Amino acid sequence: MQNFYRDTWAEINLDHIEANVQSLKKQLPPNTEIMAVVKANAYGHGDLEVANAALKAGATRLAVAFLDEALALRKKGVTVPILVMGAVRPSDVTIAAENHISLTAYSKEWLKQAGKYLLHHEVSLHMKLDTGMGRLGIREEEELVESLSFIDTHACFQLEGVFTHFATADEKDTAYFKGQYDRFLTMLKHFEHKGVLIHCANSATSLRFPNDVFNAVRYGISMYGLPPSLDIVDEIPFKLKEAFSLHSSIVHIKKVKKGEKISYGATYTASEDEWIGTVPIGYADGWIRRLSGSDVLVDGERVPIVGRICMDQMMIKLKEEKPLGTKVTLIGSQKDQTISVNEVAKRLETINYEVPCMISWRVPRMFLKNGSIMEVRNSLL
Ligand code: PMH
Repeated sequence: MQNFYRDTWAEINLDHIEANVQSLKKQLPPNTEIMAVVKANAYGHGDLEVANAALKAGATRLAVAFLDEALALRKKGVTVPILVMGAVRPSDVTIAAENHISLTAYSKEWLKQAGKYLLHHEVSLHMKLDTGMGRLGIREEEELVESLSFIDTHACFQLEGVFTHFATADEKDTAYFKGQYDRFLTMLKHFEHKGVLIHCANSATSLRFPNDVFNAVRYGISMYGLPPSLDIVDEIPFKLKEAFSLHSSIVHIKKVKKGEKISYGATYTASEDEWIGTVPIGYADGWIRRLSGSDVLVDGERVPIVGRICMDQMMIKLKEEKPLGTKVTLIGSQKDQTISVNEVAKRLETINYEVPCMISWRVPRMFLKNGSIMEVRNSLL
């Protein structure tokens, strides 16, 4: 199944995605729907493959950020309900309607504008309430009441759900979270007897407060096996299984003499005679220059990246000569050593969410199922 011709690839363990969905499902009250959040190409993992794994494991719906992402899934044959959580241009609502894609109604003005385009179409909506995230959504009860009555009086709109999003669900201190939750409860009074989907929980909320999630959750980061934050790791009720790993190979090796220099800017100087390997991954793959100096794994040992990371290549300092083709693991495990997504995030002073998202689609994704390669996605060919 070789359909890529470079020695760098990401592995996506679909068994781990399935296990992470199944484990959450066990925590939730029966009949709670799981919406798998597969925006940004499933946080860099691969939208269709992750969606199918999640659906197989018990998710019943998908959520994305943009209409294009939902259309891409439809084009690939996905038929389950998909919610676009971001803003869609009112002039594009007919495209959503034609493709049975549910949209987010986030203001009265949006409803009014969208309604103008829906002459012969019906579109399903989830109303977004802004309870403190300050991003999208209706904040005031007056606008909420007016928006609901606008929906009631316009047959082109079908109310399918109502939701909000928390700003601090992954923090130990739950005061702000509770404030948002209470505001949501108050606003929900206007949805009594409407029989719609009610959802507020991201991964952190689903894992910490599984009995307070109404009838659906939006499961993102932890479906990929990553904790929403390091603060609440102790509150995660099961072992998350990381799905993403990143690998390359040594394509060139040489011995450089003490005092010789490596890469752009000649910033690295060999302190002794050293074995230097060249690895074909660089900042255009998302392995950005700030990772210079960090470790990779070779034959189960940590070795450092030396000199500046180039656009497509980087150099590593080896302890001894290695055969060409030796595997280099940038994220993942070799023998008893592991470089986790969290380790890379820490090094970059960012959150784990950013790490798989930043690995560009020039890096082919290899999907593993039952320990063997199910499929490879090479976006270039
Ligand atoms: N719902 C909404 C509206 C979201 O924006 C996100 C993630 C999720 C659910 C899933 O959250 P989880 O991955 O923590 O489970 N959104 C983002 C974001 O906009 N930036 O980082 C994560």
